[in-house]
Parts: sequence; structure tokens; C-alpha cells
Amino acid sequence: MSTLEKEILFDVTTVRKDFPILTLSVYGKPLVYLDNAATTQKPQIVLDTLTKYYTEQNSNIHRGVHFLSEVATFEYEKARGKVKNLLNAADSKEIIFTKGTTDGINLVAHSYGRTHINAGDEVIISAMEHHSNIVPWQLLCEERGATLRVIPMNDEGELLIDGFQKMLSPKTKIVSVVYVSNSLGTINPIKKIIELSHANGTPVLIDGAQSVAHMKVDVRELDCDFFVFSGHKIFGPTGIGALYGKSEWLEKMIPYQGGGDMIRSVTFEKTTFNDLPFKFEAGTPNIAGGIGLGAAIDYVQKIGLDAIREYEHELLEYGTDTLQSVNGLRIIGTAKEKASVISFVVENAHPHDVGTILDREGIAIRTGHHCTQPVMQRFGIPATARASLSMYNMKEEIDILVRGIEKVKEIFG
Ligand code: C6P
Repeated sequence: MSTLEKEILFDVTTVRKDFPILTLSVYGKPLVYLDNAATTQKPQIVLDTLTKYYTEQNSNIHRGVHFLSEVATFEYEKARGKVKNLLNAADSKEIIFTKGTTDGINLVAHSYGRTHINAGDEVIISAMEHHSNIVPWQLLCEERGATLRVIPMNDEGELLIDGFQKMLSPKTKIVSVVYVSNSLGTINPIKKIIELSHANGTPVLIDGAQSVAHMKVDVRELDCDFFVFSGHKIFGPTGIGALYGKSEWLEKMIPYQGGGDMIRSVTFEKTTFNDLPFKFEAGTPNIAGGIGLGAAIDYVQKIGLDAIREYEHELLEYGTDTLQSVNGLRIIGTAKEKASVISFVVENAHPHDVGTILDREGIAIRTGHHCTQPVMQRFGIPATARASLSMYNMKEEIDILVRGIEKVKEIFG
């Protein structure tokens, strides 16, 4: 494909017009939003879908026989189908709506963990996990008398796969790893991790929080057993996300929560559970969120995840080169395979000060440990400043970031 054809396919100026918030000014400066790993902004179509839901469709689902309830149920289930297509799952019943990534991991830790993990067993995670993929397993291991093991990483922020292979044993009952690190940007070789785990007879959960909005995910091609993500990181609403699970696992797992909608029959003596996916969806769900997520998925797919990945890679390369040329700035996370996350530290300036000064320039970045304290410990630093890029960011914004960092350096010498 020629460069011109690619430009026609992906035009950042056109994309930006879909996001009303990007026209804001902050402290009199145009907003430069570089905190997309924390949450993404929402396109007009998602905002319109939410308004339409609450003005024309609002009703509870799976319960009423009336018109509105049928419309809302239809739209919600249509959205489930869109998640299925996004991940290329085999069946909509393998898609469980959740509150987000954290909720999805807790669901698996609870429901798979309590049926399959016992005293003496092992759970493997990696050194670059978000706290959401550490704490639920720690709690489970403590309760079940199991051991949590951690795949180490090198100084570039790449997992040591040989070390991982040696850890696998008949005791390993689940491997739970992040696809793209939120604090380092590393894209992990999850296909290899899944192959090795399966050769050991162990299922794998993939934390897809930072991958869904940036690259195509095909759960059947990956052959992962579970995959979780959050709607708000793929231009959808907060409070909604999804868990994909192979039906053979989901069928065998106990429910996560009890309540309405997840049951078939209830007596005081015994409850029987609903079919998948409803067995794992107790109570009134985030209906508007689910439908809004469906609109976000349509939007992303119209642009195309391959085009997005390619454009963001260009941004990453530009950002890495430009930031690296700033004296006294060190990038944390220099893996060969990276997504558009650039974590850095600036000599003599605490990351929080960097963030505060940049904020006054209208630049939104995140500073801190990014809910990955063990990553900070591994690199011997308290925190980083993190610019995380999305498809609507531009090279000009990276230039503004660099000018802001120069101001930081002037202040902190
Ligand atoms: N990372 C960040 O600024 P929730 O909060 O459930 O939507 O997502 C949790 C989560 C899990 N895994 C990874 C890899 C993540 O990046 C996140 C969220 C945000 O990096 C907020 S801490």
C-alpha cells in the first residue's frame, strides 16, 4: 500500500474531530492529553449513544415483557456480540460483562481459583503486573495455601522466558500475565507464554487492559483461556468491561456473585444457576455502559486496529527519539517490542513535580507508580512520569511535551 493510501485510511485530524474534549483549553493552553493508559477520551458517537439510551431506551433488561425492556435487552445483547467480534471469540456466551479489568481478574481468581487451586499449588504472574493482577492472586494463594511465583524481567523491561519455562510444573494451576505493560509499554510474547503453559496443561489469563485499544486481539488465534479488558481504555464508558473465557472453563467454574439474573431457580433449600454468560452476571448490570462500549467498538473497528497500531507505532518512535535527545531524561522501559507508553525520569526533578509543571502547560500525563509498585522497586526508583499515547495524539503534541520538560529542567537545574 502506498503512503498516500495509508494517509487516506488514517487521518489524525479527522479522528480528533470526533472527540469534543480535545478542543478544551486548560490554564489558557490547548489541552495535550497524554494520559491514555489511565483512561481514553470518548468520541461523540459514544456520548450520543449514552444520551440516546437514557432518553429513549432506559429500562431494566432480561426481566420485563414491555417494549422498553425488550429494546434495552436487545441493545445490551447486541453489544455483547460486538465484544465477541472484537476479540473473535467463538460464541457470545463466552463474553461476561464486568466492571472492568480488575473485576474480570477477581472473577477468575474467585471462581476458577476456588475450584482448581489447592494447598501446594502455584500461580504464576510476571514482574510487570498491575496491582490488579497481583493482589487477587495473593489473596487467593493465602486462602488456599498456594504459592505465587513471579516471572522475572531484564533491565529493558522484557520478561525472561527461559526463567518462566523453568518455573512451570505440575503444581502450576494458572498463569496470569499482562499483554502490554502500563508502566513500561512492553508488549509481552504472550503467544509463546500460552504455548508453553498449555504444553504444561496450565490455562492462561491475559490482562488486556492496555492492548485492546492499540492492536487486534484474536483470542482464538492466541488460544488464551481468559482475556480481560476495560471499556474506558477503548474509548467507552467507565464501569464496564468484559471477561472472555473459554466455555469449557466457564462451565466448570462456580459463580462469582449471587443475586438476580444469575439463577434458574431458587428455593430456600437450593439454587440452580442460569446458563452462560448470565451465571456470572448477578444483579442489574451497567446497561448504558455495555451499550456505550458497543458504540466504542464500532467506532474503533471502523478506523481499524491495524491502522491505529501502525500510526501509534510511528508516534512511539518519534516520541522515543525526541525524548531520548533531552539531556538528563531517562526512559524506563526500553523493550524491543513496545506499545505507545513512554515512562521517564528527569534528573533532579521528582516525577510529581514534572507532572505539576507540565499540567500548567496544559499537558496531562500521569506520574507515580502507576499501580505497579514492584516495577518501581525493580528499577530502583520511586515513580516515573508517563506519557501514554493514543490514536488521536499528534507529533506536535510530543514537541509541546518536550518544551514543557525543558521548562522543568530550567526550574530544577
Ligand atoms: N491502569 C493506568 O493508569 P481498571 O482500573 O480495572 O479499569 O484497570 C486496571 C488495570 C489492569 N491492568 C493494567 C495493565 C492496567 O493498566 C490497568 C489500569 C491505569 O495505568 C489505571 S491504574
